Amino acid sequence: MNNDTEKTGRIVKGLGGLYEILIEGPDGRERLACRAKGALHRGEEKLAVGDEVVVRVGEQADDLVISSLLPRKNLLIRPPISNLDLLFIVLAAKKPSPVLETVDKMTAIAVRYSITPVIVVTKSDLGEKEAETYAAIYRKAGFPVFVTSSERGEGIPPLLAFLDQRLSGGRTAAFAGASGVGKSTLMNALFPQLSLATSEISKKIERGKHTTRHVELFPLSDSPDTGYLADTPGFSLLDFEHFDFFPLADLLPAFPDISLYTGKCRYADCTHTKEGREECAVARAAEEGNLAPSRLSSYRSLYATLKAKEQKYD
Ligand SMILES: Nc1nc2c(ncn2[C@@H]2O[C@H](COP(=O)(O)OP(=O)(O)OP(=O)(O)O)[C@@H](O)[C@H]2O)c(=O)[nH]1
Ligand SMILES: [Mg+2]
Ligand SMILES: [Zn+2]
Repeated sequence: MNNDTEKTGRIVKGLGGLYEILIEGPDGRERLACRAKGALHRGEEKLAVGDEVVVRVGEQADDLVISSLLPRKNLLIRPPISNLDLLFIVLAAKKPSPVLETVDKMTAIAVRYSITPVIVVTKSDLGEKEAETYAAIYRKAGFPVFVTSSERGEGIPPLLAFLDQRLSGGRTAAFAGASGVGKSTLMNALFPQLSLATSEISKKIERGKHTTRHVELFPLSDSPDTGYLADTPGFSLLDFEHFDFFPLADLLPAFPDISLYTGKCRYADCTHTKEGREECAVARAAEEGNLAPSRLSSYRSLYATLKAKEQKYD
């Protein structure tokens, strides 16, 4: 690059103020290490993996800087990543057993930010019955679902075909979910060239050890319109009380399997929270097996949290 050139690229990794940028050019792909400049450097405007940025030469010739951030499609707080098209929400059949409310919060955040949620149930070799139970809950909710065992190599080809189809044309996806569910192991099974670090979950508390520490985005082929897939660190909490993921008004549309019943309850202002089957079509759907009780319970719990938050700040 000379002093007058500017290039547009994608942040694929960011660590301690240093960013790795991938640039697709006519002569192939470049990987550059850059620092941020101005408000981006001072942190007034935060950069995230996934961002499209403009890079140019800084004061010194060997000094590359990010001079501006292009508009984002979306930005997630957890995992911290931007411009996602799909979010693979990964849960294990066992070890660790999933907290479905956290899974449901993730599906809601994805839907709210116009990201397609996809459910992946891993470790089916450790509990075929459990894997099928979780898969059924999310199939019924209308999300694409994959069941895999990286241990046995099961369920890998259909997921690979799905990724291939859905990520071509430069689209971006991330694997997210609790620590130890097998996100990095599954990414290695899908794309062996990645060789990501993985480690056993703690035997004592049956939880992951936070092996993946940073979000990193990987191009899946050498083609300039390659799809991108991110591995992300596991997390256990999505605290709606302290983080502003979205307001109460956005909750119902974030649960498409519940908003489906809008207008079908006895009272137009039904909140689907306390009403019984006589009044509420959602409660009825749950009783009749058309809606998983865990989905309704997550919805109600989030409703209560967001309602209390709204009352507190009004
Ligand atoms: N039995 C079995 N074990 C698996 C499977 N997938 C992953 N594991 C094991 O689960 C443990 C955790 O896997 P990781 O891939 O490190 O989990 P992770 O989700 O990336 O965890 P973090 O990076 O901490 O978020 C490792 O010991 C893997 O070998 C599977 O399909 N079956
Ligand atoms: Mg990992
Ligand atoms: Zn209702």
